[in-house]
Amino acid sequence: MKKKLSVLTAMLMTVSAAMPVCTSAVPSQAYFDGMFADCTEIEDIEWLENSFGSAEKVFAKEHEDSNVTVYFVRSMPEYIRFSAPDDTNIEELANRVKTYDERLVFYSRPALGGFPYYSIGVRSDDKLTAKDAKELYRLLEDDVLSFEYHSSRQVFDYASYWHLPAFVADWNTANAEETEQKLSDWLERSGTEARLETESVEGVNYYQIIPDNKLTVTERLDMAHDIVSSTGLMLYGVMPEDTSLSTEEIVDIMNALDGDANCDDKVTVADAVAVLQYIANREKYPMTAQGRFNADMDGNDGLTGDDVRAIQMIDAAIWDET
Ligand SMILES: [Ca+2]
Ligand SMILES: [Ca+2]
Repeated sequence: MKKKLSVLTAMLMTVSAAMPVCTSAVPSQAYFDGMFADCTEIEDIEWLENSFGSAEKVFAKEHEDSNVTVYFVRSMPEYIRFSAPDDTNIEELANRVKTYDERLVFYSRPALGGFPYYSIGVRSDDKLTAKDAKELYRLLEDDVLSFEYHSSRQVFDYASYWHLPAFVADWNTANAEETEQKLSDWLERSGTEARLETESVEGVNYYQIIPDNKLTVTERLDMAHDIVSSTGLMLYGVMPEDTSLSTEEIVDIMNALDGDANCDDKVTVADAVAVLQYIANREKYPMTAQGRFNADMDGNDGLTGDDVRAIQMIDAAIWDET
């Protein structure tokens, strides 16, 4: 079982790395709570150590037809991912993190066919805010090579059975047309109210069957079971939201520039304007996660007029120097 998990972990990491990052909003807590209403929550550290060390909760669901239990890992909504030189005393680093807040989970992934990395997160209803990430960076900055704050909400499956919901990745691109045909035939034949979307990212084809209505985990499993048994295709991957492959936002804390709201590597009056517009109408004038982090300068979480004033002061100081 354990060996199988590590293979799946590696595959999921590949999938995750290749996924396009889109900027749609992170689904609400209520959405995720509802999604797992018919699952059993399990407490097992073996599971929690998985999913990049960013698993927050694990749920299990037995599929009635196949009598197979599928495990779903829900990721922490926010976590820090960082890298450190080979000779770093990681245990000491972990202790420093615990000193900041003992509820924080410190996870280290050894360099197995890749590079080692470390993550910090919190498995509770508390948030690990961008401000916390900034504080933690101050604690660790002399010992790290990179330091990123991630906010996302994702669900992955760790199934002993790959017949999973509504998302297909076909690794053999030679079969792309055939796969697409099989899936659209299934859609038509079954009369399922859903659409098929395909996407090619770095030579890998992704297929999603996106239901018109939100489905429970059981309904998704039933649908997946039907797709697999009638098309012979392998399905895997659980996506929390219908249309987005990923909702992850990443802030590079190490290279952040205070006040640079529009992320053009300089602080000008345009940054103050960007924040003012965002405060007035965030739908019309959105800011990236990095921009919001850079602009949040007054020590209080969130963007307000005080942050705009702080940015204007930097801009004025630059003018004074030149
Ligand atoms: Ca700027
Ligand atoms: Ca602020």
